[in-house]
Amino acid sequence: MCGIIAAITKRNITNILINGMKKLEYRGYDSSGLAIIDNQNNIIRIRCVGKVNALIKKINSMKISGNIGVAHTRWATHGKVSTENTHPHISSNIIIVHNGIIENFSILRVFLKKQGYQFYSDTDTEVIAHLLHWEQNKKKYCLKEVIQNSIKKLYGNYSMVVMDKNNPSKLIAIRSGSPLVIGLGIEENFIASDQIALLHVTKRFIYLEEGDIAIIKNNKIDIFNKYNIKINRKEIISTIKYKSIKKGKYHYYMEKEIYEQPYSIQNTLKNRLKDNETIHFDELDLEKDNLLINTEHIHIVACGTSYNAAMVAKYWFESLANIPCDVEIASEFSSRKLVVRKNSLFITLSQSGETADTLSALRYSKNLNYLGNLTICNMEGSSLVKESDCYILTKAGLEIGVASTKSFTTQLTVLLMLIAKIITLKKINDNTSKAIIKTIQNLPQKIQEILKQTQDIKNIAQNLSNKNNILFLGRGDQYPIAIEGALKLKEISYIHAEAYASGELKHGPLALIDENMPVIMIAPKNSLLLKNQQNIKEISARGGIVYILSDQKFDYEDNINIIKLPHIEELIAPICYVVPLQLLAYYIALIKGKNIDQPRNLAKSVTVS
Ligand code: HGA
Repeated sequence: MCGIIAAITKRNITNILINGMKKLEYRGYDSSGLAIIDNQNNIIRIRCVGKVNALIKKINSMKISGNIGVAHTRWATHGKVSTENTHPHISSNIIIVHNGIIENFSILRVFLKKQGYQFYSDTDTEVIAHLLHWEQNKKKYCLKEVIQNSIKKLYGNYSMVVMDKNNPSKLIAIRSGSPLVIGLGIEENFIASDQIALLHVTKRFIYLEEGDIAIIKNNKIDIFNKYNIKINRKEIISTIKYKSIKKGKYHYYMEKEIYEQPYSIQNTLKNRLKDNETIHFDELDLEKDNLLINTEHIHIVACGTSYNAAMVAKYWFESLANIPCDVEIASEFSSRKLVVRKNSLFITLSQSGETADTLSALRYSKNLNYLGNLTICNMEGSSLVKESDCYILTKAGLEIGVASTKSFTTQLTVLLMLIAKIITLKKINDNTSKAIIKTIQNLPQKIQEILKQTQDIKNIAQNLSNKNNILFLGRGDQYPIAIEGALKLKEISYIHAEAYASGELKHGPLALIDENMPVIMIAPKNSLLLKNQQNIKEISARGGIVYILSDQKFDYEDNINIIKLPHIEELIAPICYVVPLQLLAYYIALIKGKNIDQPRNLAKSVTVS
């Protein structure tokens, strides 16, 4: 999604902005731009469609220098990808970069046109720029008051940074909808959408809260909350290691993150398995234990890959803990009238903790009759963590690849631990929770074994890379894994992939089977194996080509290929079987020469709904 970076310093800020934009690239974007007020008080704006490198080329040919500026990587929501629509947007002396959506932008646009403003872009953001200018000229307010008055007229999300050519001694930042973090320097200060963009200049940060407005000068920062009360927000020292945002020996972050999974899962488990008997989350106190004891139904809401993890958890909650569980896509949840089950715990799952749809769902759930809410999230300090009754961190480490991998497997690890904890607290079945605790510790080693035998997967990637359509099949708790495998492939290779529950084959998708529609079948040794074998025969009898992921032997047939996996305990099999599918998507995209870490049209944390 859009990335914001801005700075006010005593040195030339061009490189600070450029380096920050490079760090923000991972979020996904389609164009980028910056504006600097130079030492002669001119606004220098440079914008470019495509990668930040193209912008840098333009900048390098110009020699610009200034001490205050704003920059932006844009992921278009309103108006096509074009230079005119790229931020920063300017209205006379007002310069702005914005993350979010202004829902009532067309009414405001008509109004501002009537006031004589000329629009150069189709964006909702330009409306804010003109509105600020109009408000400023109406009465000679200070810029903070101008902004406070203007945002009363805006519906939607508008985290933004504003700069005024007539007063180039300060930046003003407003957080409403998506995160903004202030970076503290010596005689210089910064603001960005996330810490990563600023780690090259500082380790000291202040996170703005929803509704905050901050006035940032090079030697002073004033923050006002949504009630316009001056407030001190806590300074934190970043623990993110610079090394973790480097690719090291890997070609892509996604590759690095796939191979990191044994270590991320180790980290997720660390200090949480007490004496091999119980699960302990530091984040949950006794009061939260009571919440879990009283839970009789689980409602999980999430998007994308997190939704697929939730789907696996549904099978687990019902089969292992005997607790009914429903799973719903966040954007659907918030837009319907629903009936809340008795003593239902509302759970959200999100890597970033900023996913706008999931956040809206949490806020919507608070007006309903849930027992309480819990978020499972990778980012401490994120909005979901702050706004939920309680949270559990996945501790996957920083995930930069847009296609989520280690977040998925650590989410599943946490969910399995949570189930074991609930089973113990509710005294459901001691043996089941002990079995979970024992088996879950094998995860890092099992995944390591899978990661050592990638040759088969590379060969199959070669066979599949020229296909236009691929079908994924799975049964039981492996059905959501088939969905996740198909999603990974779509995201980074742009091959059309669909996933079905294997039992659904005869009810429609069998019609698609021919030599051009390969099928990936997840068929580990479990009670469903015979049914899966039957499906494989049905596909093969119709000339379909099947690639089977399994720890079992299958009868040799021309059009059947096996990706042999080590034996894996059924309980943790979904977490392990997704790994070869991540690798398959990765190698196919690599062969096709795609930009794996920044797939077209996609963004890392989806902060607009
Ligand atoms: N609506 C603005 C900003 C989009 C955004 O925040 N994306 O993440 C635009 O379309 O330029």
